[in-house]
Amino acid sequence: MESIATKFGIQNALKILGVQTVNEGTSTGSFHFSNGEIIESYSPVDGQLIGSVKATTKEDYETVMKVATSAFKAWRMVPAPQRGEIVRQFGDKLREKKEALGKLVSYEMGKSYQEGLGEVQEMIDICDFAVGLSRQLHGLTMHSERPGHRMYEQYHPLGVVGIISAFNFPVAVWSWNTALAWICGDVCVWKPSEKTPLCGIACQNIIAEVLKTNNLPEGISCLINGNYIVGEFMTKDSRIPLISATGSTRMGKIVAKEVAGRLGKSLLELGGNNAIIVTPDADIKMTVIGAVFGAVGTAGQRCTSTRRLIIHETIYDKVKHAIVDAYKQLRIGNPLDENNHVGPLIDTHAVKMYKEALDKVVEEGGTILVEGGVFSGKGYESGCYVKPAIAEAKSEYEIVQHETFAPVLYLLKYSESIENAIDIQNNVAQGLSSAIMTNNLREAEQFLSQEGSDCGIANVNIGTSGAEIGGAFGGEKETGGGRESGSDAWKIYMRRQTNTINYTTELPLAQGIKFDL
Ligand code: UN1
Repeated sequence: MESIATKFGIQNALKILGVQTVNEGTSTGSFHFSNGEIIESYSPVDGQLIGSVKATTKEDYETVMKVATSAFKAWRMVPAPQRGEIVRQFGDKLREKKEALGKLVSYEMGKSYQEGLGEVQEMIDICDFAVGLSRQLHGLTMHSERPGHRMYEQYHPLGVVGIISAFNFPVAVWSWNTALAWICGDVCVWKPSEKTPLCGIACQNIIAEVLKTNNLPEGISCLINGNYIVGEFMTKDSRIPLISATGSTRMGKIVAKEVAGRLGKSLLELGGNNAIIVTPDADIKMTVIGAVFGAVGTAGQRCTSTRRLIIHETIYDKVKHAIVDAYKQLRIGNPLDENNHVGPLIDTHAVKMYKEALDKVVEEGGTILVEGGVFSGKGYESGCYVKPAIAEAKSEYEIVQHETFAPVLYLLKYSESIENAIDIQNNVAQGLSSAIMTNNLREAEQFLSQEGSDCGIANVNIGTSGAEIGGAFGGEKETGGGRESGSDAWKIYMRRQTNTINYTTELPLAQGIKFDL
């Protein structure tokens, strides 16, 4: 029988992307080398080995840092709009390879092909955004308190930016960081997740081609591979002024401590525990679409996935039945097949966590409304396909307070006023994304006000996932406080300098201090 890889053109996609069977996982652009152990990448779609990548050793890493540091010296002298031109060309290459890269994302990570394409679209969007931004990296001009003085601020490139990304957005998160860092004049060293190393190879090949065509130095984009030990090379390295890390709160706390210990900057995008509040004035049809996509999209493996629905008691049963009914329509299977809504989890460890969460919610007194379970048999050989599940629960349950990276949705009930719903929504350690479904203006505005949602993202009549790149992306509390992609997120990739210039023949001191010699 024809394999999934053959049927869905994976070999062809790998060829277009220049991904080999065995790849050197260390690269400074077009130059590839590696001396480390082999990391094998198995697809959660069918359990087949896709290819392997050689990990980066400490010695390899030192070579990378040498090349990156020297590339930075040249790259920072290229005018920002010309750096933008390189990012524009990168965006064009992504447009050319969108289908191939979207397919690899889907096959290596397990999200639906549509979502794989969506992820590449996010890369294209951030490139467009960064190109425009390359002419807008401006600071302010202030009035000096001293006569004949001019004061202003400017932004300068920072240096080598270290990027640690997660498996769930194996290509887009890298591009949110790199597209901005590059136009800011920085160079990047990227460690993708060891669960999706081939996506990393593919991205590096695309940018390497652009850099080569433009005769730019090696090292503007570097790739390293491996587990947390390789990540530590970067977090401990004072030659890297900024570490941008995406992943679990557990990982983020370690990175934050390490980087802060050497007074570096970190940009953290960590766990979420995202809720949608459903008020008596909600449009039920919209609520169902937003909640179901939020909970089962990417098999519940987005930082922004909907984990909790906080529903008013007067409409609780109605919403519950509508959501449970909608779950009956879900088709779970090969994510490359566009008839399916939900693909596999990333690996069998994630399946274990999913099962434990369902056991735990029952143990704590919850009621299962849509039964979970692991699929087996034909088409499910990888052992990573699970049934999206729903449980009725209470906010104070320990499991509800935690992020489980799987399609498990908790229904919570609130009574009386919107304040109660907001309390439940905010009463978790994480603060990434939140939403309210309502046609009541007062409730919506209250939810968005300073006494409303405490999250980095707060939406009205939209689910919790699927943010656009134009806004700053990230969250508060245990989500880590970082902001990536749009708005003024670029500022973290630069260093700010305040300049005061005296064009007189006197030297007056600020604050009127007298110091006569
Ligand atoms: C993530 O899950 O790490 O808002 C990123 C969203 C996507 C990005 C998610 N644009 O759902």
